[in-house]
Amino acid sequence: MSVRHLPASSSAEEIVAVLSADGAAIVDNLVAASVMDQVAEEMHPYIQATPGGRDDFAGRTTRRTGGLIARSPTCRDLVMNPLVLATAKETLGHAAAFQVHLTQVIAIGPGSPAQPIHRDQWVFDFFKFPKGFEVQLNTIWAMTDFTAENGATRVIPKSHLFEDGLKFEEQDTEPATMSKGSALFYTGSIYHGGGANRSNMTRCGINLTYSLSWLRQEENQYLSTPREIAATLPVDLLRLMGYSYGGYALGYVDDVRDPIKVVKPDFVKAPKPAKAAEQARFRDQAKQWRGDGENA
Ligand SMILES: O=C(O)CCC(=O)C(=O)O
Ligand SMILES: [Fe+2]
Repeated sequence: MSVRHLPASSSAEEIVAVLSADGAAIVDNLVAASVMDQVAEEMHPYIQATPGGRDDFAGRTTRRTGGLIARSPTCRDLVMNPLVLATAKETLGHAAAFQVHLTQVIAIGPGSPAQPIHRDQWVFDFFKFPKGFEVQLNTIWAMTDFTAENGATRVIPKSHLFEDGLKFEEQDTEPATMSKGSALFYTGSIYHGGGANRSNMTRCGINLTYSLSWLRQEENQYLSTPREIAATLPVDLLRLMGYSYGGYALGYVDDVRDPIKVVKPDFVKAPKPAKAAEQARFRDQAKQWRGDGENA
């Protein structure tokens, strides 16, 4: 079966329904093609200066250019795309929070061989997460059209339900063909890989991925975006980058300070009616932390 396409007017629930069934879904024309051109323009010098990958997995004729939050103001909006965030919340909502995992333009040069088929969550030291326990929600935005010929991402629909550690070949996969401005959504558990580029053009995708906040980020957000740029970014984006608590106490600074206050010393938390369920969850977590309740 091929990767299912959904219109940009879809709700997060509709996307999640396809993700739950197939592990991947394409949202057509999620942004205008001109937005992709804008990213291309902002990223051009950095892409040109990026060398090919260091091994066959990274792709020796594939350029991976990161730091998109620092380098491309347009990518900041893509990272914060409301439909993506709502989908991530649904997919990763079983944890206290989720975060930006990596930001990367992937430019697969003409003649590049296919990337080995893999699960992105293997980056976590090949830990075998329980089936159905998603730790990543990924997007790859088509910065150029994605065609079967130019190296569209290859996906095995429904393989998020397969056993771990399997090996696949190109013929087992389907191309995620999509037009510029569309986005492929896929879980960390889906088997996939960058396609072979048999065309004479470079295939460019913008890989923006999100992970549970208690996992290490693939791209170090604190060093990829210089502090002086971070200080200019909106709080919501900073929170998503990891300047936040990734659970009851994960990620505090020195004397249990909120990391956002380090980047933005003048930041004052807006008074917000706390949600009862969230408060109860934190109380339970705090109890567990202190060891209360064990003798109760
Ligand atoms: O470039 C692509 O289409 C996918 C790349 C990929 O899956 C990866 O680098 O993990
Ligand atoms: Fe991947």
